[in-house]
Formats: sequence, structure tokens, C-alpha cells
Amino acid sequence: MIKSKVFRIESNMYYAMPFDNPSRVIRSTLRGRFKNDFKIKRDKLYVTDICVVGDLVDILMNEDGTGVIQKVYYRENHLSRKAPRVKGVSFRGERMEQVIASNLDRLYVITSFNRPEFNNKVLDRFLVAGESSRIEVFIVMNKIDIAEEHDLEWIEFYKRLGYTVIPTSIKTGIGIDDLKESLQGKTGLFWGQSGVGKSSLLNKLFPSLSITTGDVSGSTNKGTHTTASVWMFDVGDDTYIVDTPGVREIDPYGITKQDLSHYMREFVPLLNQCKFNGCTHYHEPGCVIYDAVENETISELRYDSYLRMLETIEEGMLY
Ligand SMILES: Nc1nc2c(ncn2[C@@H]2O[C@H](COP(=O)(O)OP(=O)(O)O)[C@@H](O)[C@H]2O)c(=O)[nH]1
Ligand SMILES: [Mg+2]
Ligand SMILES: [Zn+2]
Repeated sequence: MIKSKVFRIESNMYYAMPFDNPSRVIRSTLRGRFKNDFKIKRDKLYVTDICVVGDLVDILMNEDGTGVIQKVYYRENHLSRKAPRVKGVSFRGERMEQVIASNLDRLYVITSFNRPEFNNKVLDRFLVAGESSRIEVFIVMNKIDIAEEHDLEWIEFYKRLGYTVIPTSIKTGIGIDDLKESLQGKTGLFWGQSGVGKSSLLNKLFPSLSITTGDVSGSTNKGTHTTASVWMFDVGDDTYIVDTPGVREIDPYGITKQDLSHYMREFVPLLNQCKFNGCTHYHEPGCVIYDAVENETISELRYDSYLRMLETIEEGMLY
């Protein structure tokens, strides 16, 4: 049995690197029994989540050099989102969890100042998903070379909430060293909207990767949708980076209305002072979050983001 780490999944094939020889690639399938363990077999997406990028697995080798994954080890953590609303993904009206990757040290939420425009509500959704996964969250604000003057205020805005914010540009090289230093020896995942520059940043950080980015797919006119699947890269010195495909926005998964406020960093210190247990900070009397917004200790922008997310959490959802 060869203990390995899964770094890429494509067309039901699992590509893994053995611990004792990370430069070798074992192309594997999943042992049939795994699939039977899951009752909802119709749901392809769900079945895929049995094993995700970042998982540690035991592989039994076939004679032809391919392998069969026999065991998936316990995940230290995992990052997920609600599966998009597409046919076959909904089960009894609920939306399923789509696991993006596992065993991560750091989540880098990448935003851009322009093309696409900076959108704080979208960023807040990514942050909540990260906070709820118990993964250390960092913010990278890319394309600072094409930022509008007033947008630069977002850097301080998110720093004040307690986040590490790394402004970057692949054109001028600003922030690239800081980002590289922060990744050192970690497993980090780059997440964010399509076109913000996730793959470009990876190429800039580690030129030998040559990942396809937005500007070389001109012939398809699709522009930014170039990263097709989650892919983990071993960049040496015990450092692994996960590039993820573009998304428009995400819904965090597995959060109840009562829980949501725990994933808004600056709300947390106040939460136990609300009059009601399980306060959703919407219209309950004696709510300290509401008061904090009134006296501007909590930003109205963040509170708006919070209320929008609160609205999208379905009632009675099972977790
Ligand atoms: N001006 C500018 N353009 C950038 C920067 N980073 C990436 N881009 C461009 O943004 C587009 C999308 O980049 P890509 O890496 O594919 O984005 P991804 O979808 O997040 O992986 C490409 O045309 C890049 O050249 C930057 O720092 N400044
Ligand atoms: Mg990409
Ligand atoms: Zn409250």
C-alpha cells in the first residue's frame, strides 16, 4: 500500500503523489466499495467528494502502474461551498455540499481592484466560507496597477477587521515577495472570482508552473474561464498551492442563521452580549450588533453583507 496525496482529479481519475517519492504520479481509480457506501449514487458531484484534492490516501498498485485508492484518511479540515443549483445536485430540495479541497493550512481569498471590479459583498461570502472551515484566511488584493484611487481604501478596511491583506500586481511585481513568504512551507489554496488573477499570481510566484491563464484563450472568447479543475502544485520546500477554477460567487455551506455571525470577525467579541440567546442580529431587541452598527463600531457595509447572507440561508435546512 502506498500512502499518497491526491493533487488532481479529472474524469474520475485521481492523480496522487506518493509520500516517499513526490515527483512520481500514480493514476488511480476509487475502490468500488466507496461508491456503494454512499446511498445517493445518482448524484455524481456527491460521489466525487468521497475523495478530493488534498486528501491523504492509501493506494494499492496494479501491475500496469496504475492504482486503486483503498482508503481516504480523516480530513484535518476541508473547504466547501454549496453545490451550485444544477439538475441532479438537489436532494429533497436541499443543496448539497461541494468539497473543494482538504487538509489546508491557509486560504487565500483573491480579489481584484478592476476587471473584475472589487466587490466587498462577494469577498465577504468567501471570507465566511473560509472562517467556517477553520482555515486561516488571508486576503490578496490583486491588480493594484489598475486600481482606482478610492478603491485602495479597501486595503485598510479589511486590515481593520483583523485580516492580513496583501496588495499585489503581476505587472509591477508589488506584493509578490510578501505573498511568497507567507506561503512558505504551507499548503495554501487560492480562491476567488474568475479573472481576478489566481493562476497569473501562481505563475508569477513560481514561473516553472506555466498554468494557463485568461489572456491566452483569446480564440475561445471565454477569456477568464481557463482553470478547469482544482489542482494542487508541489512547489518545493514542503509548500503546496492549490489553484481553483473560476466561480462567479459562492454560497457558504452548512451555516445556520444563528451561526453566521460567528464567521464575521469583528462581530465575534460582542456576540455574548446580545439580550437573546441565538440572536440573529436582525431585529431582536437588545442586540449589541445592531447598536454597534448605529454607533459605527461595526461598518454598515459589513452589516449589509451579513444581512444578505442571512437572507440566503434556507429555513429548516439540515446540517
Ligand atoms: N493589470 C493586471 N492584470 C492582471 C493581473 N493579474 C492577472 N491579470 C490578468 O487578468 C486576467 C485573468 O487572469 P487569470 O490568472 O486567468 O485569473 P483567474 O481566473 O483568477 O485564474 C489575465 O488576462 C491576466 O493577465 C495584475 O496584477 N494586473
Ligand atoms: Mg485560473
Ligand atoms: Zn444580536
